[in-house]
Formats: sequence, structure tokens, C-alpha cells
Amino acid sequence: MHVVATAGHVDHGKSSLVRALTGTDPDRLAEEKRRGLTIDLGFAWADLPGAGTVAFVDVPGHASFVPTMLAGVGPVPVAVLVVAADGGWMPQSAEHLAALDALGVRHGLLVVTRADLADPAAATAAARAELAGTTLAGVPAVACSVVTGAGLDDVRRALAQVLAGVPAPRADGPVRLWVDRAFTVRGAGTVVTGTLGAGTLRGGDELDLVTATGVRGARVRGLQSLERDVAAASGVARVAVNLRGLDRADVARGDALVTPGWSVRTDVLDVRCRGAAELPAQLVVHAGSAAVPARPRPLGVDGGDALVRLRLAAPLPLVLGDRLLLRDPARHLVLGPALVLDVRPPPLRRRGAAAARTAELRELHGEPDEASELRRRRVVRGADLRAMGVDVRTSPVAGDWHVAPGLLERAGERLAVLVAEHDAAAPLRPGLPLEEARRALALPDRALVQAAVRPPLRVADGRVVAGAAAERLPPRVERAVAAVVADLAARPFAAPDAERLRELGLGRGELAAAVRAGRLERVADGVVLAPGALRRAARELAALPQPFSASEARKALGTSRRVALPLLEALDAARLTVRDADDRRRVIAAG
Ligand SMILES: Nc1nc2c(ncn2[C@@H]2O[C@H](COP(=O)(O)OP(=O)(O)OP(=O)(O)O)[C@@H](O)[C@H]2O)c(=O)[nH]1
Ligand SMILES: [Mg+2]
Repeated sequence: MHVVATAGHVDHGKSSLVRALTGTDPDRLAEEKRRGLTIDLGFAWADLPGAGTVAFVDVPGHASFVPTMLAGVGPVPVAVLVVAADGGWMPQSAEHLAALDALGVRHGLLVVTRADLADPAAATAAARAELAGTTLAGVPAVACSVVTGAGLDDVRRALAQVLAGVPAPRADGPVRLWVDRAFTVRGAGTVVTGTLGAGTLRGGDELDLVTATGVRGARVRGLQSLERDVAAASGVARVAVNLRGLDRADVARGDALVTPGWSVRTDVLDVRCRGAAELPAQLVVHAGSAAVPARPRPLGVDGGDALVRLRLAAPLPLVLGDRLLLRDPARHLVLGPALVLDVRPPPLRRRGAAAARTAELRELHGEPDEASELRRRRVVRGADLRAMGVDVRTSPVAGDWHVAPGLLERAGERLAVLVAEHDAAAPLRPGLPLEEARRALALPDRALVQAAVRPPLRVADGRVVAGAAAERLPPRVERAVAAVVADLAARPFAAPDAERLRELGLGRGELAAAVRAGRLERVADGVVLAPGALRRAARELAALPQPFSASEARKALGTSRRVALPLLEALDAARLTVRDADDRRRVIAAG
């Protein structure tokens, strides 16, 4: 199927031409028939010789309805520009052509109609001159009259020829269907229609309905194309989608049905405005069937292009490389195309940020490129890249994170310095906590810190430690610990008391460090023994008649109640002993 939009000044014969070609009057509203004027988009189709099925989106020509016209042509790749032989080139001929040019429509036909009323030569020549220098320069021109039928075969022939040169879009790519109509069908519920530009829609598909107010899931209950039920439809096609669980009030023209995870719903974006001169303070952005007021902030220029940050009054689902149309409705002026360079631009807070950003944007031309995005964004989720429309080919370095080349290597080098600094400042607690490292390296996820760790650094207990540093104690602590161990040689369960620990300079931090380094064994707060003391205690207690009381244990181990009670509890906790109901214990696993 091909989809073709009409364009041209009011009353120049667009709808009449569509009716002549398809046999269907695209003006379906009573008001349109009464006033002889197209008000809303009209749809009609037919099989044309040599062209297959051609669906027309017929647009209104009246100056008041240009936004409607743009909603209709937005997603359509081919246009028939209609000029009346007796009317000649008129304001909306120009405005519509400027719109097609801005939208990048390269395939089309100039039809000079009402040729029974005037010699078409002058209008044809004038129109050709206007087309020169636009995307439609040099398209075939045909004169006809729908009243006499003269030239209609030439129109069909020329159209078939143009359509033969229109490349087929990707059928396997993502979908973004801009809604141009929404209505209720009795018994079926809410139906939306639109021109599917690319990709494939299928019954049962789960899509995101993106509106000005939010995103919601929507399931395709039924699909029609040109009023026939179809299981699937691939772009380019006119489609009507019956959506499950959706009220008519939930959806309107300008909303979009998109493949989940593709496109970024954004209200701030950076664009390259081709050949745009002065931009007004307020303008309207047209994307697909959507029209949203926006405030431009010029950032800089690149040759004849303006680099501009746009703030939209309502978010739109956009990807890198999207081509938007900027318009000043007050002056009936199409300002030109805007190529989307960034859908998640960084804030411009610091002085000079706009200039720096301009330099970055000068490198961008609206072709999504993974390497370039990674270079600029440093760290980004694969899902976010895909949402921006980037074809992601590299593998994530951690989780779904992709990083700029060399970033992890540099982070790893910096990490070695940070850990060394940390250990020098806190020798009792060597190892930089992952979270601190994450903040110091300005990374969004601890998993990335972990990915940056290179030997001899390693991760242990949530810290980045420098090789053996975690087991090393400062010399002063080393000496004190040796003294404790020496004290314990004769009476292994006579833990040093508070005074002895103070005398040796072993405070909480020192004891914790010694325990972490495996140089002492912790029994309770302030109660430490030599390594292996717990197992040794279990062995000695196993020699007692079972079960035994706490005081029997204390005597056997040659220690005080201060140590014996927490020691027994520690043995219970280590499942070396078990405590019976009468508070006696048995050894169940002698070390
Ligand atoms: N004599 C003659 N009249 C024509 C021809 N084509 C269209 N008309 C008449 O021109 C008038 C406008 O035609 P439409 O087809 O409604 O024009 P339009 O471009 O669709 O107008 P809008 O949709 O309102 O912009 C109607 O009265 C048509 O009957 C033609 O080839 N010859
Ligand atoms: Mg019309």
C-alpha cells in the first residue's frame, strides 16, 4: 500500500481530485458537504493501475486549518500538491509547500487542476518555479480537469511512476503510530487511526500510548487497514487500531502508540534548525500528528543552522534524528525543519554552558550513533540508548550500563589512588567503601565501581581494598596485639581486662581492626581472645561430663564469669555447643 497526502490552497480542487481518482468523496462531514470545504482530514483509497492500493489523506486548504493539514501530512512520505489552473500560486500553496519541504517529503506530484477553467501553463510554470529549491524540486507536473476527465489518466500514470520510486520502510523496526483520529465503535470500543510510517502492527501487540498527560499500556484488540480486518499491517499503511481497555476520552489526535521502550517522552530537546533565521519567542512544534507550543532558546549557530534548545508545553515521544516542523502560527510561517539532536540534553546551569553545548551540538547531525552518545554521556543504560533510537551494539560493562571507551580504565586508576589515600587516613579500617568510591568517581551505580576494580585492588565486604592491606595492621597495633596474644599463651581464656587493653592502647577501633585482620577473636564487646580460641574452648569442654553447667565450664577453662558467660553464648551461636532447658550445655561439635 502507498499513502499519499494532498496539499494546496483552499478550493483548488484537492478533494475533487481524490474523489476522481478513488470514487470516494473524502469530505465526509455534513458541514464539509454543505460548505464545499474540507474541514477535517479525509480518507479514500483505490487500486490504481500500476501502483497497487493507494490511500489518500486529503487535507484542508483553508488557512485556518493548517494545523489539521500538518497532522495529516506529518507521517506521510508522498504528496500531491494541487494548484488550480485558474487560481495560480496562492498563500497556502506556499505554506503547504514550505511544510512539505520542512518535513523532508521528497516524493510527489504537482497537479494543476481545473484545467477546463483556464490554461494550466501559467499556473504550472509558477508552481514549478516555487518548487525549485525545495525537497520537491523537479517532481512531475500534470494538468487535469475532474469535470471533463482530461488529464486524469496522466495523473494516474505519473503517480504510479512516482510511487514506484518510493523506498519501502523497515517492516521490522519499532512502531510509532501518530493518532489522527479517535472514535468509538459500538461493540468494539475505542479505535484510533493513523498512518503507520514503518514497522509492523499485529493483533495482540502491547504498545505504549503516549499522551500529553502520561504513558499507559495499550493492547491491540483488533486491527483494520482500509476497513478490512487484518492480522498485521506494515508501514506505510493506513491503519485503524481497536485498543483494549481504553476510553475514548483517554486518547486524541497527536497522541502516539509506540513500541514499548522505544522513544523518549520528553519536553526538552536540542535541535538543529536548518536554515532557520530569527526564531520567535513562541512557536509550535509539529511532530507526526502532534502540535505542541514551544519556547526556543538559541544556543549558537553552525553555518546556516541554528542550534536551539526547545522547551515544549507538553512532552512528545521522540528519538534522535526525528525531523520536526517549526511553525509560527501568528505569521502563517513555516520556520523550517528541526532535526532532533538530543532528547535528554544536559541542563545548562553554569556560565558558559551554552557555548560548550553548542560546540558539542555542532558535531551532531541527527544520525543516532552509539559511539558518539557514549562519548558524550560517559555512562548510560542500554535501555535508555535504545529509547533514544540508538542501535546498541556494544555489551554492557555492568548490569545494563554502557560506558565511554577508556572510562573504566581511568576510573580504575583513580580508584587505586583513592584507596591508597583512604588507607593512609584510616589505617585501622583499610578499604574504601563502594558507595564512597561511587560518589568520588561520579558513577551512577556501585556495580560500575566494581567493574572498574583491577588487581591488585579487589572488592571485599563492600569495600575496595588494596591487596593485602586489609590484613595488615599499623605497627603500633601490631605490637599491642602481640602482647595480648603473649598474655593469653599461658591462660588462653583469661581475656585481657579493660585496664590492660587501655594500657596497650587497644580501643574499639584497634580491636575491630585486629579482629577483621584475623589477629584476635572477638567473644563480646571488649572481650577478645587469640585466634582459634572458640574451637579450642569447645575441645576442652568436650572432655567434661555432658551436660555441664556454666560454672563447671568456667573452672575447666580457667577463666572468670566476665569471659565465660559471653564465651558460652558465642559457642552456642557458632553451633559448637547447645544449651538445654536447665541451662546446662553439651558440646555438639568439638573444634
Ligand atoms: N470546473 C472545475 N471545477 C473543479 C475542478 N476541480 C474541482 N472543482 C471545483 O472546485 C471547487 C473546490 O473543489 P474542492 O475539491 O472542494 O477543493 P479543495 O482543494 O478540496 O478545497 P479545500 O479542501 O477546502 O481546501 C468545487 O466546487 C469543485 O467542484 C475541475 O477540474 N474543474
Ligand atoms: Mg478539500
